Amino acid sequence: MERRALPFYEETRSKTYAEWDILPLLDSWGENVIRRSEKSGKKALITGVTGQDGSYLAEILLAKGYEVWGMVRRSSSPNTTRIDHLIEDPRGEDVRFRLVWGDLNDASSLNHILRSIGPNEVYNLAAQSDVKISFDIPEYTGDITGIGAVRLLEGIRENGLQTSFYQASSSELYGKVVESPQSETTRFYPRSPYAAAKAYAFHITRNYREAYDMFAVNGILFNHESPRRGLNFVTRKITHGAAQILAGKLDCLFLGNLNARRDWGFAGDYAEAMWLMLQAEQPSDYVVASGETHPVREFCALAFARAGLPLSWQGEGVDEVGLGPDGDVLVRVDPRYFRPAEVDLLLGDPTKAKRELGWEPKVSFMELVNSMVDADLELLGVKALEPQPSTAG
Ligand code: NAP
Ligand code: G4F
Repeated sequence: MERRALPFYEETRSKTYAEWDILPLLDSWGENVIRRSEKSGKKALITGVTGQDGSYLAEILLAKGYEVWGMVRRSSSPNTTRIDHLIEDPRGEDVRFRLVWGDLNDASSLNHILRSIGPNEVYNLAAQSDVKISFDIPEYTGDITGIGAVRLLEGIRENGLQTSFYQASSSELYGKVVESPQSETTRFYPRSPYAAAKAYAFHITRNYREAYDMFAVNGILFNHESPRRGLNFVTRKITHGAAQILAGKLDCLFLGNLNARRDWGFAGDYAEAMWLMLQAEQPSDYVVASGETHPVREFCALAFARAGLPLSWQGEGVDEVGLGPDGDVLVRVDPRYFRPAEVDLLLGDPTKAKRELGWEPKVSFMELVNSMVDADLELLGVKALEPQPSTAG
């Protein structure tokens, strides 16, 4: 059968962010490691390769000798800043990292990509991943974040591929938590269109495993962050906001619910867990978490202290403010960032992943906060005033 050529991504390199090179955390993920590695003979397809997790996973798989295919959706300007350092000339020999056009809402593109590449492993990381925005675009979120998973699973099944499948499931599934900590056996209680869509994707992945004997697994990942995190998520909004204040580009950072608690880890550690899940003897679903929970207020206090702007908190509720060292209001609450239904507390129990996969996170909460702040200071070309101990609340 003659195969149609794949819709190759035309190389339109945008300027590489200096940001990606500066983190000591990332030393072991760098390009040198990738180029030295022996070929493993394995092919992986990553949807969502331009996102935070996709970029770390691509680095990990390249370092392990994989041929990595990343699916990219069309946008009006290049959105490859997180993977620019990996992009190779597609005309070269022995190209190990290739991009291809596709979209999770377009089954024909997915089928074509799957059939043409025949990947050993598929990592479905693509999603409309913003919980707050999912309340504004619920139907779209259901289509991409939910139905997108079954489009891929059907593509694998219909093409008769022997492909292991990873679904990026989320701790948002636990929502209004019924117990703490949350483990693989905790009942789901979704609190947003995003979480409801992820619940569909979770169950359809498990269903294809049971119905068709596919190696299809869910990683139930708790919040994971990095200097590559999107600017809309609270951690990066805070670290970038602190740097903007120091750079004189922002007077005051407006946040939503300071009391929400999250179990935050480093995205690179969590991408390693994704790979481990597909190497297991048997397919199963795993919680990946740090096992610690911290309020948004604490993250904010630690980050601002790292930037040399220790905060003292005054007031309550929507009137709460964070005062900087000079008494200026540097942080305020804006109810516009509240959600119609909130997830108040997340705390994961990663025991199963540690026991069965040998997974261990390498980056602590404090190292994560510090590295994100340092990266944003570097990005904006400013220095911390004078690192101070935090007055975290
Ligand atoms: P992210 O930075 O928002 O990346 C999402 C990726 O999905 C981007 O590459 C995006 O492409 C792509 N995408 C969006 N809509 C698409 C579509 N219609 N077709 C194809 N690609 C599309 O998310 P992340 O933090 O890396 O998270 C990766 C996955 O893990 C997501 O599924 C997320 O829901 C899930 N998850 C994340 C966390 C976390 O804490 N980070 C925790 C649990 C689960 P563009 O670059 O073009 O926008
Ligand atoms: O950083 P967030 O927007 O992340 P959220 O909603 O927990 O979702 C992230 O983690 C999930 C895993 O549990 C992923 F599945 C999902 O794709 C995404 O990556 O918000 C964290 C908390 C929330 O409780 C929010 O209400 O921070 C609170 N928050 C307070 N002020 C804020 C803000 N969140 C944002 N985005 N912006 C604020 O100003």
